[in-house]
Amino acid sequence: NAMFSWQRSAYHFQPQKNWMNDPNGPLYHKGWYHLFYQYNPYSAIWGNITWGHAVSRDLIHWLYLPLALVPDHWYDIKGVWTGSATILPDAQIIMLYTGETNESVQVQNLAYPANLSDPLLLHWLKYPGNPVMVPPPGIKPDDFRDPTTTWLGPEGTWRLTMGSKFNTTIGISLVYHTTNFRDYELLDGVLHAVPGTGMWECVDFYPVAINGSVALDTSSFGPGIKHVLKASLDNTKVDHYAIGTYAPKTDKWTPDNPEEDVGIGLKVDYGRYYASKTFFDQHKQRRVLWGWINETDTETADLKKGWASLQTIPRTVLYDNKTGTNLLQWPVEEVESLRLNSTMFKEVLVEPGSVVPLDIGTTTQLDILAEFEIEPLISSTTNEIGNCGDGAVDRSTYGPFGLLVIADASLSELTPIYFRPLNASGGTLKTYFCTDETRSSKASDVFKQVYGGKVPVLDDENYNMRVLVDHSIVESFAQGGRTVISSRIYPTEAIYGAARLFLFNNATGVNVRATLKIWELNSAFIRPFPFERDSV
Ligand code: DQQ
Repeated sequence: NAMFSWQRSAYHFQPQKNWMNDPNGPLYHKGWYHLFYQYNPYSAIWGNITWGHAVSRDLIHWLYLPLALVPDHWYDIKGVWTGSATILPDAQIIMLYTGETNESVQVQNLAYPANLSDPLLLHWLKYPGNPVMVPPPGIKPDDFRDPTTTWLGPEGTWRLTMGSKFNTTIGISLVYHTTNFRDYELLDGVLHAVPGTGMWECVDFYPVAINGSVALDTSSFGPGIKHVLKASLDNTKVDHYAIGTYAPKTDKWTPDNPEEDVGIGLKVDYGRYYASKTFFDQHKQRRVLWGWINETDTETADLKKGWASLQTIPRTVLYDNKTGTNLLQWPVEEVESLRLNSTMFKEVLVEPGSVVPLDIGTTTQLDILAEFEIEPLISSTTNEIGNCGDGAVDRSTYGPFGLLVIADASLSELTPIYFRPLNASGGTLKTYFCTDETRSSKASDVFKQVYGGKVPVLDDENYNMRVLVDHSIVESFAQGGRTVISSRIYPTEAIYGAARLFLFNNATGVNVRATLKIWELNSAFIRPFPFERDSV
């Protein structure tokens, strides 16, 4: 549909057509990255959920493969829902996924590749003894889903965790033990529970190294290691995480800071983002995070354009040992292979209340690195509050300042990505990193929001951001990836050659000096696998 074709991304993964949601079972096998995903083969809205499948050499260029798992047994006939992969020490691959049964009960099922020597893992077998886990007493049949990757415990037993809820409001993660992946034993206690957070979907649980420099296999534990617990909150559709300590003997996890516990503290991404999942990439020794970027237009528009949703650019995840409070997320290095021509700007002065154009030609596919220095002109004495404010129009002494992306020349459409440092008590600054979608589109039937969260900025640091622009998606990373925002925008004017890029400073009391390096990005190849005739 030509009317919507400009919204189609150029280098983010999305199916050729129809609906996609959660990333499933990501893994690396024999030279290929595999991505499975929740997919409706028949329509651009959620339903008939099967596992789509695509492979890549580099996490950027993708080849679509035939569907991997389809709803064809009583235990998954109403949907092959979210699941995770485990690669065993002997290289076997275990896939555990949620099935929605003929009676709408959520159960866990086991599948495995028919032929491990096939790098494409085209054929999957479902274990004849499925389901392998059914809702235990006290858990409602529709509150039991999304098993994690399994990890190996100290005495040789494999474990997995899975989100649910107690009563109506307590978010929990159950723990199961297994030795053979057919029989599973539920532990009495939970891995963790947080009152008031509701049903936990798509739990993810993984180790991070405190030294911040290496990624760890999912089974790692011991000194120098912390564990991240992530839950996707069904009530609010937000992915939250917390960093803490895991005790493998008791299978309990404790947050470092109970005030920033799972679901009440940090978000994985402060924008339009859900159902994320990591995997350990044994090929490049890194932990890679996938996440689903949903649409914010109407279902009618999605049906007209024939597709809905994208995946983020995969991100590496490390522990931020400078703050000790955050993860660092960063686009995988392979995205840099798309970089074309670059333009540098050095110490561009942006005075209070001004907008400065960055003349770089086409701006719909960009990789932007920007650093900002602020020079106070007046000093603020009052305590300033309000987080991201009511968007980029909301002025304070030190902010907002940043970029206007996907803007047209007359600024009738624009999306500000900005810092908003606020004068907190005792003369310290508390900084928010934000995206303001409220003027991103003249269309009235799309959801536009001001997104953002606080970002730690250390004393010796400038403000810095990296922004990936891809037509209707903007992924923004502040301070090396401490705070991340994905947004979905639907401009009507700022499309193709009409899209422009600007710097802005809407603070009242600081000069901003911006230094930038901006690359135009090539499109990725994302297309069907070129099977030779009769080969499948
Ligand atoms: N999506 C799947 C569920 C999961 C939800 C169904 C999260 O397994 O809980 O499509 O988006």
